[in-house]
Amino acid sequence: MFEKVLIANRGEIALRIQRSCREMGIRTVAVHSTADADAMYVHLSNEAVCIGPPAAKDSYLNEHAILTAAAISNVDAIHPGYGFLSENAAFAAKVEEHGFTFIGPSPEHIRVMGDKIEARKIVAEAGIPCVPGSDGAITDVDEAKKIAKDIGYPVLIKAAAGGGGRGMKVAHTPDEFEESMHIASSEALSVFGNGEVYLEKYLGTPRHIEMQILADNYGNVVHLGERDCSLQRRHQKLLEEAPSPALNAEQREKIGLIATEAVKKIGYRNVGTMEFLFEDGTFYFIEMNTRLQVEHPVTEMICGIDLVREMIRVAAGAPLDFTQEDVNISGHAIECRINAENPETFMPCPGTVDVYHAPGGLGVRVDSGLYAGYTVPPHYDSMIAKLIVHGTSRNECLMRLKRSLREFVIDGLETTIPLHQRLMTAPEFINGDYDIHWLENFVDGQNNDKNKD
Ligand code: MV4
Repeated sequence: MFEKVLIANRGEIALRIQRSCREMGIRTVAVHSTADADAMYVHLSNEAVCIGPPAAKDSYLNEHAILTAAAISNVDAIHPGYGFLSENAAFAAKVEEHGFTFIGPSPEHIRVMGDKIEARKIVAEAGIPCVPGSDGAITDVDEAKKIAKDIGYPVLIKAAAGGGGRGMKVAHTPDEFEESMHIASSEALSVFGNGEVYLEKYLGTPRHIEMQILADNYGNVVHLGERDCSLQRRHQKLLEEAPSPALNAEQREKIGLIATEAVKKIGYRNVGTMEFLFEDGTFYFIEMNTRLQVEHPVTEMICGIDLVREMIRVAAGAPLDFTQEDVNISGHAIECRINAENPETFMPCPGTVDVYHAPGGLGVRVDSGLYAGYTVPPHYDSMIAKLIVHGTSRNECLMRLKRSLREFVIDGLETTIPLHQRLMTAPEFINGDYDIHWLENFVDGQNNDKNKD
């Protein structure tokens, strides 16, 4: 097993990874920018190295600074967390070239899944159902229009390098097609430096359901059930739950089998998430994430498995010590992402926390580096805490979440806690009856109601 691990991230996820390391007897090296010198994950780490000024490109994205920190602190492995360098195949390769273990999938799997066209192709060959679409990139407008006609309108033009909804455009009719293709391709080129686009049938009212996968280096693959991540606003997830209220036992078993078999065929290792759109009882693969995700705790809460521990173990070459039959999904879990933002305008509002009180009690987990006196820096993502609640049933989970939100005190800055509290009263949410567009309308409706007064 590793003796020392460098955690190439910040905030709550750096702390989350550190917690598993400590329970495994592994020493940790935190890296931080000058803006994060007082962060809780830096205070609690065995060692800490300052890697640069506040701007992420000069610190958390600075490959040279991170590799140098790894070398001088003599670590065995690097955990990338999420965001930053976590899905950068070239960085993963460099980590290995320098003699460290990258705690994640192989650089080649990261590269393939980062190209949405290649990802579609490889998973389709492994038996995963994909959204009907073009076989590869579309280049010629007239040829692409023929494919669009065969698929049937509306169609969605997507960037091969896509992510976060950028470089994506719907064409409702053949008349719109050429302009939509042009818009998607130019946005993709300017945002990702790659204008390659492909076609998919546009699904109007799907849910977003993702499968958590865990694989070792010896072909053992398990899935840890699904997460429902349909509650998003502008491609930012607000709340995730597991299991999905939309699936029945038969659908759940089927997608689990399909996903694990495909992951075996691809030869993927470590953790990964297969993202699906789910509409009218059918699953359609859209993307695969080759990292630990923000919402991994909801899976941990229903499975009782420490995902970070498992990813460290398999990266160190240990075989999985449990099988699919040993995985017992029990109860229901929900995660609320709490951001330092105005709950109506979503404008980030960093500042200093003056009173802090986290909720507690049975089934309540808070993943956060906040403390009274801490100043949230303005340079990074505005997520400051994750409240994760588990209950034996969805209803128990909802009641526990409501009371936990009420207990949570973060004074000194605006947070999205009031938005989560309003969400708890919406009948559609209470009934689990929502698709990927529902939250956007809910938020707009709330703001419009306000403007009427
Ligand atoms: C789609 C889709 C409808 N049809 N693909 C958005 C970001 C990217 N990860 C995939 N996305 C979508 N792909 C087809 N063929 C609708 C979306 C989408 C979406 C997906 C998941 C969660 C929220 C969303 C919000 C808007 C659009």
